[in-house]
Amino acid sequence: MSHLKIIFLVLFTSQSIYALAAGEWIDPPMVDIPAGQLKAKITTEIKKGTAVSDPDAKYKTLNINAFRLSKYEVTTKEFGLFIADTNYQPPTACHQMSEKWFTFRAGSWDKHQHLRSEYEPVTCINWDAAQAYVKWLSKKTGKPYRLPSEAEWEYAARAGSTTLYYWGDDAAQACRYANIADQAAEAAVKRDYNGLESKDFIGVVPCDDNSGYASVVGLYEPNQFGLYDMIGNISEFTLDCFDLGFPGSATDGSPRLGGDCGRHMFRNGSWHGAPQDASSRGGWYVESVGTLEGFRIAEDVTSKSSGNSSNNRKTKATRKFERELAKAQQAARKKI
Ligand SMILES: [Ca+2]
Ligand SMILES: [Ca+2]
Repeated sequence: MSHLKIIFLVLFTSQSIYALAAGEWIDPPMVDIPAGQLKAKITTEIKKGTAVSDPDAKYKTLNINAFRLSKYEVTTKEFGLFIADTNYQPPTACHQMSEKWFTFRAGSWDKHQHLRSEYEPVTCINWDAAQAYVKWLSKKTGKPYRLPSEAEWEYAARAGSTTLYYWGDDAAQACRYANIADQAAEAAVKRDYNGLESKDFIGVVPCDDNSGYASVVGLYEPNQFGLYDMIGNISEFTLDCFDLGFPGSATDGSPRLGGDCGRHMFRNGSWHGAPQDASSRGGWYVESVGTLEGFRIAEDVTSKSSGNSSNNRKTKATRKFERELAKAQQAARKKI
């Protein structure tokens, strides 16, 4: 496809699918995360696959300050307001499934093979685009929004639990709590990609979450902090630069901003894999773009931050978003 055709495709889909209004933004629903200690699992390598209890695992205690984290992964709907309001040029191709596993081909934040609802998490973007979105939203709102650090993410994902998953140790219970590679994923791939078999998913769990690919955010049961999709759906970018080990020399929730910053860390797995424990992590080059990676938003607790968002005046777009997301969740749950 020629460069001009790709540009035309992006412009066309932006205008045809989304009713975008320049100047609007959506304040993400946020959860107050209390200060506390993270018993961080010490890792010296990037690990993927099914979470396995390791009695010899070593831990290090980090002191985490209070912060806020968005209840949901950032949706395509929210990201669309950023694109409408700026001249930001998001990626026009990304890694998408094919009969040859994943191939890098034309696709964008608003048009790729799996996207069926604007209330699904935004993917087919890269780390730079996630950063640009957060900085734009922070400027628009005056609120100290940012990506979370790895340590904050793990602390929020554990939500005080000491089990493999926040619901316990049984992976087979995952379908109540998370969109992961399950029987629905296996069926979808067999239906849509002749020749790909379930073994090509990273561990299919013997339950049915009724989502073959990414789902509308917030469909499954939240963790003890009230955060949704902290396991599965899409993997989530953090601020931290790449490092094989975690938490290294850290003693608190600060991000690692030095070293190999050509890659950044993401946390946890996606609809494409088995449920991962809160220490699961991976590295992704800043220019890499795929349909398994997205992000959620953190916010510093300062005199400028909003505190309990229910006490704050919400923008018209935010109120509309909350109503429409609730409807989208309701419609999607009927199918679960
Ligand atoms: Ca699934
Ligand atoms: Ca997730």
